[in-house]
Amino acid sequence: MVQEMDLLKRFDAYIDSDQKIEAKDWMPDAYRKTLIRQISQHAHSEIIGMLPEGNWITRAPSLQRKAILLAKVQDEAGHGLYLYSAAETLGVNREELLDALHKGKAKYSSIFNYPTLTWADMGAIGWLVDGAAIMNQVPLCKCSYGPYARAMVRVCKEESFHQRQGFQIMLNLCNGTKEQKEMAQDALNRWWWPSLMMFGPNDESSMHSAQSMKWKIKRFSNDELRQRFVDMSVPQAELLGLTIPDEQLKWNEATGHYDFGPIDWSEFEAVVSGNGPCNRERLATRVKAHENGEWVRAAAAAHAAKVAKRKSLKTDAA
Ligand code: BYC
Repeated sequence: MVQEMDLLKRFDAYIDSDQKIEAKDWMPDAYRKTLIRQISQHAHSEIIGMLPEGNWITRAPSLQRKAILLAKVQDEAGHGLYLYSAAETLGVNREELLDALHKGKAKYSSIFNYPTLTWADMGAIGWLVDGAAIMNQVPLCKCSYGPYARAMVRVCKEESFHQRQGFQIMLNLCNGTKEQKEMAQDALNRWWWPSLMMFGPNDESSMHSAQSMKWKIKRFSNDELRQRFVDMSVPQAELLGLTIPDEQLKWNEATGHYDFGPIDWSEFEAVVSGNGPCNRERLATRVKAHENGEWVRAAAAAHAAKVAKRKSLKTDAA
């Protein structure tokens, strides 16, 4: 019988040589747990992420904008489904994951606990929130766990369409009337800092980063990705003619990066622990949507059972 030490050696060799770990491969318990934690939080973020934008589908300013927003929100549902499926390959049950979300025991991204007050928020979310998601998620396409890495390839392609539609909304508003440009600036003011918080705590406080990077689940630290996001966003804001709400934001010739002001980590902690502006509302809406969807799940299960029965009758007859 292959001993645990040999299995661990083989696992480490796979990680070192950049080969993918697949669902049926042996893996250390802690690696499995870390993946379940990250992938399920990610899946929850996708489906909770539908809510702030879903609020604007009926209020989109034109039929074309409505169709685009509808497609985007549906994409987020699809991302949730790929990710729950990826989590299931690790031996967890989707109902259990959803139950933890609905009972307020599971985390999802802090960003979705902020309100969407104007149409410009649809632009700022696409530009900044999807932009931050891409920065964070493109490296996950190279994650050591095969099913997660493959799900992320498709997610990232769709996120880049989302980011461009958001930037285009911002561009149109910035080229519009004075009021429209003010609305775009106001949205940037409200979404900038929460977007920086999406990358998670500073490297010194990030309890999981070092191990996740050793396992090649994460390829870059929270601060590295946050810095890349700032560096990417500053010229985009300049192109829009908008001002990033940070007086300390300044190009640093020596480092070749933008320096930026301190993040309010007390706000981050409040939002992550359930006390952000919309935590309760988001959870209540999600639970209600789940309850309203009960008949769809029951119908799908009845249909699947019927198909399975028909197949087994055919096999018996053959
Ligand atoms: N919000 O040690 P750390 C999206 C938690 S984009 C809430 O650094 P890790 C979308 C963290 O989970 C958003 N919680 O952890 C975009 C951990 O808690 P636990 C989702 C956060 O895992 C557009 C603790 O703080 N994206 O879906 O190494 C439209 C310590 O943190 C946050 C992903 O999930 C936060 N902002 O790094 C629609 C991407 N930050 O588990 C949808 C995949 C940290 O110990 N996830 N925490 O209780 C990741 O890349 C990583 O999990 C993180 C955190 C960078 C988020």
